[in-house]
Amino acid sequence: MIELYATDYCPFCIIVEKTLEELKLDYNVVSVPSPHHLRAEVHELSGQSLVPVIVDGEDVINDSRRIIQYLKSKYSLDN
Ligand SMILES: N[C@@H](CCC(=O)N[C@@H](CS)C(=O)NCC(=O)O)C(=O)O
Repeated sequence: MIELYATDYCPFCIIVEKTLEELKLDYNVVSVPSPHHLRAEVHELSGQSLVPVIVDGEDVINDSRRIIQYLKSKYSLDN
């Protein structure tokens, strides 16, 4: 299952979540603290502390545009 690291009220996270829904993918949201200095787990996973970040098996991707590109190219039937 895909893990989505996100915070509340994060517009970039909402866009990624919308894409996961559109593609009908199973995912789990991991809520992380808003202050980015408290996001050790995110930093450990992705080498930076901004969200959204997704973990899909071995793949760890940050940045909403890169995430959406990844999801669409891997899971969209349109490709
Ligand atoms: N270019 C990034 C921007 C991500 C971003 O700015 N995320 C915000 C939350 S919406 C964040 O993590 N901010 C933490 C901070 O700046 O301390 C993307 O599109 O994913």
